Amino acid sequence: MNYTYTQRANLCTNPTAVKLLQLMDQKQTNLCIAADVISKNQLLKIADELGDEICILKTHIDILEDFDMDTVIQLDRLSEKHNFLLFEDRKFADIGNTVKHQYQDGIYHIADWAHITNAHTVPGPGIITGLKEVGLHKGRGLLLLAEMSSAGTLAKNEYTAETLEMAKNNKDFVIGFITMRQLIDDPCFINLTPGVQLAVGTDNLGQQYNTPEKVIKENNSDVIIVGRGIYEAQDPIAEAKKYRTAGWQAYLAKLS
Ligand code: 5BU
Repeated sequence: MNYTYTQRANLCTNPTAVKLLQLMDQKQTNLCIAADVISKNQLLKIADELGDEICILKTHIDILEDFDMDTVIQLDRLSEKHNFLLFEDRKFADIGNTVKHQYQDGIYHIADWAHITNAHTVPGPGIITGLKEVGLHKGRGLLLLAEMSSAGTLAKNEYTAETLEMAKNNKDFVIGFITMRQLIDDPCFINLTPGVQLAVGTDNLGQQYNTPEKVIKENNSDVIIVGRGIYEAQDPIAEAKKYRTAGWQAYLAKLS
């Protein structure tokens, strides 16, 4: 059975998962923008101009050439102004003790502003325990990389299956997956899928694209992550509206 995002919110406990599922239905959007730009002004412009179209703004905060703490103060204000969540796509991949520091310390203090972050499971479950020590009491949510969108990815078969088990054992903090499709029929795990454009295709570095319809309706994912398809368009706002409509129509079609 396909629940609405709101019905799923009522079944979940992690506050970030609840907030995300609720705001998707409220705003009628399952679009996450991957704002992979390298200047603070470009990033804040995207957040303000596209904020009303999206449920999540995904950052790679370490690609900014002029990062300062004001960047994340402004991002936080924009996330409140436009009602979207901040997802730092940090892809943690070290032992628990190291990722704790990477999550809360250093220059970026990710845990202080990113509602959502993500991790590889290659180190084993200690990575989740470490991140949880920092993020759980702040109400943050973690996504595990169960699959990747790139050609030749090793995240498949047993690796993916073990990742699902780690998620099930940490349901207070793990709110879902980066994945190409729904992998477990559990309404509290939210599936986010990168590698989305309006036409199927590839880039020249291994990225593979599927359409919003395929991702949301056929593969039963929940959120489309779109980067270059939007921010490299001539009119990014108009393009974001197209992706938003395509993603939302696919969700409504799946429900009916
Ligand atoms: P694109 O411009 O739409 O191709 O950007 C995709 C974004 O999603 C980019 O920020 C990647 O780092 C991110 N991504 C991905 O493409 N594939 C993956 O498997 C994961 C993240 Br995990």
